Amino acid sequence: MKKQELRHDWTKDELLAIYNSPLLDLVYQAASVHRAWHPADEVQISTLLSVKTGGCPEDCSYCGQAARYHTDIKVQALLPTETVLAHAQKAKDAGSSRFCMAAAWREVRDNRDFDRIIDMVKGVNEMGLEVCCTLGMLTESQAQRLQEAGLYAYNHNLDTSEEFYDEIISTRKFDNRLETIKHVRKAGITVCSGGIIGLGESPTDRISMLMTLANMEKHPESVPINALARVAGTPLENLPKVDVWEMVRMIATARIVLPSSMVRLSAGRIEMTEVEQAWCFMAGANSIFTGERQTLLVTPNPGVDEDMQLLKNLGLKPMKKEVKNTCSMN
Ligand code: SAM
Ligand code: DTB
Ligand code: SF4
Repeated sequence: MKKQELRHDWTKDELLAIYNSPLLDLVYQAASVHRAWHPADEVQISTLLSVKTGGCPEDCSYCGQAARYHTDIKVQALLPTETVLAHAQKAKDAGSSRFCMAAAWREVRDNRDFDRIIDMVKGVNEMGLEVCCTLGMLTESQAQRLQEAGLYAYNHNLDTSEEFYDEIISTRKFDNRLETIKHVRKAGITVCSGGIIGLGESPTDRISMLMTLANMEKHPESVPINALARVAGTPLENLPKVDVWEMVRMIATARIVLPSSMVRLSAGRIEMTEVEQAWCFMAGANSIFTGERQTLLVTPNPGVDEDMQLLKNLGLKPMKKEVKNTCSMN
């Protein structure tokens, strides 16, 4: 299969037809696109660290870190810079090419904590790792400051479709998300944006979210696909576990419509077998989150050793650091 031109004019009907196509056809098509655009035996290993945990003022109904829900999560103020840098060094030694720092903030404020984040970004960048942050909403000037400190990517998910958004979050609007993504792009930072399935949304909502991403002027360089991690105490704690075939369909559809992007199999791996994860890789996922703490942010995730064994079993290898994509087609 040859690389097709990137498209930015997908319709809902086209996407739904892809999403609903017979599973083996869908996976075959996605695997073909994956092979045309990416080395199919490489998986990007991103290490995720929660640098500020819990106590968040937002009401995202999936999130264990929202202060208003009574969850078991231990609140942790912003970690000291040295602690974060020590984690980054370990991640590098373990074969990770990207280090992502997450904070349970609604938005970045121009205060001492942000100055400390800037120091962390500089420090991780100097280690030769791709640095990523996810800190909530950003202004244009904050994005600029992060870029100057050496930030490579910013994660800001759409989370769900525009139509379903208000059912899940009331403390901000879908447009606020798009605004921050615009600021990130403008600052010249690469965009990492995806969402969650299993929130009670319909297939049309999933498609609508993918359509927003696929029809952006420039596709996000990374697209995390999360299965809801059900956290006790949150309004969504009793929703059913995401069916693995729905995850495979979502990943495959993302791979087909966002061929140049890294598609990240994010939350949900802890509840998947090796075989199920292999299906996701076959469907075009080429990135995962891992970490020595065996957690994502506050929920369990396989640990680095287990993940290295998984890659070995499947004949996959950790991807080396990406060369910044400056392709004008993208
Ligand atoms: N507070 C910032 C924000 O919301 O943008 C950054 C951190 S936040 C935890 C990053 C992303 O993690 C969210 O946008 C959401 O997509 C994902 N996430 C959070 N809780 C989740 C859960 N329980 N299951 C799956 N994904 C989740
Ligand atoms: C993303 O899309 N997934 C990661 C990361 N971006 C920051 C977070 C997933 C969180 C899963 C639930 C938790 O542990 O809080
Ligand atoms: Fe806060 Fe982010 Fe969790 Fe929403 S997803 S409650 S903004 S930490």
